[in-house]
Formats: sequence, structure tokens, C-alpha cells
Amino acid sequence: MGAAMSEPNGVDDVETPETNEPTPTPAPVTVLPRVADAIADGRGVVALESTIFSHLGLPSPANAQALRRCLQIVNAWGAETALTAVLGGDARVGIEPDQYETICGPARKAAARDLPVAIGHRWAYGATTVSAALTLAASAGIEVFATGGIGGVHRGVETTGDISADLDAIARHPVVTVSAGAKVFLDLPRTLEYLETASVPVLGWQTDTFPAFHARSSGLPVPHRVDSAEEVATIARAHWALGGGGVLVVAPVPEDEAIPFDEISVAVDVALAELAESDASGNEVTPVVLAALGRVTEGRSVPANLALAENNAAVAAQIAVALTGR
Ligand code: PSU
Ligand code: MN
Repeated sequence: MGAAMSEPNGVDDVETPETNEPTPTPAPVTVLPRVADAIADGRGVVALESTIFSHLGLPSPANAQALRRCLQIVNAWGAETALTAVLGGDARVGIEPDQYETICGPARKAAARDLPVAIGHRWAYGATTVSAALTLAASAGIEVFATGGIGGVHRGVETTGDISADLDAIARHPVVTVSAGAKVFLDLPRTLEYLETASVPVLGWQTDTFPAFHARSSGLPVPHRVDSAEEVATIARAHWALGGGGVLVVAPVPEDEAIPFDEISVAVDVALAELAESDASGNEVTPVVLAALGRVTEGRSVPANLALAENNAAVAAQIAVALTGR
């Protein structure tokens, strides 16, 4: 044993590193020059996910319409857009218009844990969920992100253990997420409890109740209300100065396209009964239930989904601009 303790031969010739810190590896993410410039110039930037625009989210042609409208409204409010996806194994922050057709097509769903696999296995098109989009946005230094409705704690979690990775990603990354509450077919009270446990400030955008995706209100009280983008910016800055991660801003779907909560709840029961009859599990659940809701509501859920996504993008852009302090 004593010999093992002695210095190996020639040890003096070896340069000893100063510390044991690993060499940082640059994130394998391609940031579009237009986005990189906006970040460097301190202009407002809004990150977007791609799952909602792919075949996994909205049906065609509503998906392409949603993409166009979300991008336009962010620009109209004076912010830059950063659509996220993995294309040909390349994790992108910011995507050129010549790729929009791909974005609106068939995709493999890429949550945060799938990102390294989508890169390593060079997926043709990995559509980012909320958790993956937040990971990419944070790695690029983007402070605001817009989606439709976040994933959360699923009903029946006691048996399935199904809790969306969206919640963990929101808690972890210092980014403001804007959503129309959580998807209506989830266990909304438990989703709110989880967000409390994870120390995520949940801010009702000009509302006192938690929105339920297609419905303006779930009836559940929201912990705090905000009425302006400047308020959100001040709260987010304070959260980050205290070492906090994400802030969740919940904005109700616009009145004109909203579906009353009681009505959508009946449709959810039918959609979840269909789900129980199918063998969908894991990450197939959300796309299957969204498609079923489209059928059960005879397409009414689609314009609601489109309108809420566009509204969230508009709110996110205002917050992004407010965060620049201009
Ligand atoms: N919001 C929408 N449509 C969607 C989604 C959100 O309006 O398709 C997607 C998001 O990408 C979200 C995902 O991250 O659903 C949640 O999936 P899961 O429940 O498997 O975590
Ligand atoms: Mn899940």
C-alpha cells in the first residue's frame, strides 16, 4: 500500500492545473444573428416553443396561422422573436422563414431531457416543448418566453406520476413565462400547489383567477394580480436578484374566442374518457387529448388556442420591452 502513496515517476514534468474546475464547454446552440444582435443591444426578445406550431400542437392550417400571428404581434410590440427547435440535430434559437414549413409539419416532441438526444442523434425536427424552449432561451440569455398553456400535474397523478417537465423548467430558469394558465385537462389545483412548492411567483395578468386555457377562468384564485408589464419587470428583477428562477404570468384567453369553463369541462371529460380507451401514455398524452378536444368541441378549441397563443405573445413582448427599461 505504501508504494501506491508515492509520487509517480516524472511527476515534476507534468503541469499541475491550478484548480479542479472543469473547462466550460460552449452550449451546443445556434443563435440566429438577428436574435444575438437584439440580446447584445439590450432590446426586448421573446422566445417561442415549436410544439404548439407542429402537428403535435394545432391542426393545419391553424398552426401556420398561429405561428405567423405570434411572430407578427411580438414585432408589433417592438420586440424580437426567437423561435426554438432542433433542426437537423442543430438546436436553434431563432429560425429563418424558409424553415417555417418544417416547423408547422410533423415532429418528434423534444422536452428538456430529450434535447441532448435530439442533438446527439441529429433529429430532423425536434419540436421544443415549454421545458426545452426554456432551456434554450436561458442558455442564450433570453428573459421572456411565450407559450399557449403550460403542462402541469395531470389528473390521476396518484397512479401515473405524470407531472410535466414544464413545471420544473419554469422553476429553474430565470425566464418569465407567459401562458393562458395551464392546460384545462390537467389537475389545476395540484398544478398551482406544485408551483408554490417550487417557489414560482404566479402572476395573474389583469385577473384575480387562474385561467384555464380555453376558458378565461378556472375559478381558482391566483396568488397575485398584476396590471402592467412594468410591474412584471420589477417583480422579475427582484426575483432574480434574490436568486430565483422563473416567473409565471397567466393571461386569460381573449373574450371573443373563450369557451365557458363549464362547457369546456364537459368536453374534457369526453376527451379524457377517449384517452382512457387508448393506449397513449407519457409524452403522447397531451397531443392526444388536445386533438380529442378539437373533435369534441367541433373545432371551437382551435380558434381559442390560436387566440390565446397570440395574446400571450403580445403580453410577453410588452414584458420583454419593459425589462429593457426603455
Ligand atoms: N400549449 C399549447 N399547445 C401545445 C403545448 C402547449 O397551446 O401543444 C405543448 C407545449 O409544448 C407543452 C407540452 O410544453 O404541450 C406539454 O406536454 P407534456 O404534458 O407532455 O409535458
Ligand atoms: Mn407527461
